[in-house]
Amino acid sequence: MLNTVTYDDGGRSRRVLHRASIGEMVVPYGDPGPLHGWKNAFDAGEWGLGRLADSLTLGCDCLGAIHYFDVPMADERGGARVLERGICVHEEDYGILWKHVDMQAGTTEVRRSRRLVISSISTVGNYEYGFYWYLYLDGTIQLEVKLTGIMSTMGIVPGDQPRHATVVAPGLAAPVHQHLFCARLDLDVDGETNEVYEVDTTVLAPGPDNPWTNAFVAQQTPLRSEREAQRLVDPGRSRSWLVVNPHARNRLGQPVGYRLRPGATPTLLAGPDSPVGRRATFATRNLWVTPYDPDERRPAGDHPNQSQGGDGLPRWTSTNRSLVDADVVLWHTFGITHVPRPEDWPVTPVEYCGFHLVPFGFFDGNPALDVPPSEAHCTS
Ligand SMILES: [Cu+2]
Repeated sequence: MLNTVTYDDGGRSRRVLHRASIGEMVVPYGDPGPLHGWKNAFDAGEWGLGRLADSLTLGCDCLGAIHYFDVPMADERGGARVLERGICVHEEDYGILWKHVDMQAGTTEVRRSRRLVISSISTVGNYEYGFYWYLYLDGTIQLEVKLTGIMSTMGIVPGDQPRHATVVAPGLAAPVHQHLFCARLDLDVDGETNEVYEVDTTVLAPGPDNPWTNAFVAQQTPLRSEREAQRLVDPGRSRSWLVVNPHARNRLGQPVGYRLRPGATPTLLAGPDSPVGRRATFATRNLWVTPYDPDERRPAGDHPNQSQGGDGLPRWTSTNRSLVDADVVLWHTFGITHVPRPEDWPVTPVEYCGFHLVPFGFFDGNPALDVPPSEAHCTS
């Protein structure tokens, strides 16, 4: 979880988000057989991602100059315990931040990107999930989830080729499945009152305004109610979702904003009437937006496995509340559809998914101009 991210902008503290967390995650399997057809682990609401966080080890989980946080946490019986070194914070180099070679002047300027990494790793049964929040010098915030561990498998008759699974070892197959996360993003872009727009690059029709048929625009569509704000990704249109504060302007008079830039992500493949489809309805959309309510924290409800379905986001949004001039909360479903490979056995190399939050007019220009050169000869 990230709590209260602010930027010190020339001495003025400007908030970006109030709180960001993983509200839920679910792992539905695509094999209808008796071993896997019923499986749909809710790894947050059923198992407890935070409760299952590992104690991290210097030189193994994190490298370099590390600060660890011990984490006090509640157990299931109302007691308390302390997880030692549950969260790791460190800085790391991330390649170039910006560069330009001035061909006329013969000068070069290069600055290195550094990011602050805040990470924890949870072991949920057979799988490991690493959660890495990155804070960059240009104002970008990223969540990267690293998936590894041991796949759930089934024994098969040697020589069989199962339809819903990959043979990963002699007599052993791993079924297709999904890992779908839902991030709860309570953005406060320069204040609590925000608005959300869907931004698509849209091709214009040929005509007098488009004589060479090259024209396209970044089209902004306001999402004014909960029903309007149930959306899917669209990489062909570079779709993103822009959260602006209509009451705060940059030096160009534009409302200050941050955009949610999704990655290449699926939605839930199980049907809407399946047991998991009824309980994990949040995963049928990549975006939901709600007005802030402190009691709305779990997008599949507080008890996803015991519910008959319909709890969480589908119930909260059924009254179609207004999102105009509201303290908005974005719910972003992302993840991977895992078609197992032989290389994923016996332990799966890390696979990645996640999203970015990127400033869009939040600053008056490139906020990373004041980054000093890492070495004297990186600046002319
Ligand atoms: Cu998997």
